[in-house]
Amino acid sequence: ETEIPQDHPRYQSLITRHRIEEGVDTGITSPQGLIAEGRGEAFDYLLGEKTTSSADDAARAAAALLLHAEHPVISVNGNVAALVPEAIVELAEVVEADIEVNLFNRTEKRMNAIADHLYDHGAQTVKGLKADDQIPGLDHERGTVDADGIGAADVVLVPLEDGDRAAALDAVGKREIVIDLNPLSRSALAATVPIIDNVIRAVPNITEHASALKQADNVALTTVINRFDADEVRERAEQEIRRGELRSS
Ligand code: PTJ
Repeated sequence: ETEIPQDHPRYQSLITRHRIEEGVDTGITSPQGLIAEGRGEAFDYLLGEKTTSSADDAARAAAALLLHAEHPVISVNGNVAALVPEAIVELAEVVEADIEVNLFNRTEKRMNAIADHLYDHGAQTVKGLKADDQIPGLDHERGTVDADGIGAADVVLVPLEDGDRAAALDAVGKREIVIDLNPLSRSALAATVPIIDNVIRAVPNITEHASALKQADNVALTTVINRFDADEVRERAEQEIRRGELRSS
């Protein structure tokens, strides 16, 4: 395990790095995941490594969308599996979503390693290994999904995603929730609900909102969803970064 002192000013960020490194060592995370993590960290620094009010609003809308969905699916890649396996399993339970492994750099070995890792963290079923359906507009590996998973989903949570897949899911009428620290990323721009936050904070935050909304009826959920304005949230996230208030606090 790690020997990072808990009072270190950048404790959380160092823990995160350690998890990603370990993910690469155990064959869960791709080496490119290290680069993605570095990009994410730069934006997280600008956000003050905190969940902003706009990200919290987006997390609540995401919870409503997942609870309202007929068939919600949480897509998991090598970074997400390394960073938040328990939190993904917990969210899937609360909103009754499928978990599906879906990789940018797909290899059978990594697909299996990630599925095993999720089972080790309590997942009941992990989809993605049947690979019997294809999302149009993507090259073969990245478009490969399970017919009864992402293929049949109406809402997909795609944390930390590349822009192409977010746009391709959008094109086939699936609503997507994207978690990405970069408010200008193509995936954040393509999302129905963009959450500009670290997956480490965002996933448990969606679960908390979902637990609070669990008793809400469909009318109440639809109100939360319809009131949500993705453009406004992206704009607020950018302002929060520019003002730098969070950084100095
Ligand atoms: O495991 P695979 O093969 O599916 O590959 C996964 C990665 C992430 C390597 C792949 O999808 C990729 O290369 O993604 P990109 O194009 O680097 O995009 C990653 C995005 O996620 C960037 O916009 C980062 O700012 C953002 N990001 C990185 N770490 C985090 C994050 N967003 C939220 N939380 C993070 N911890």
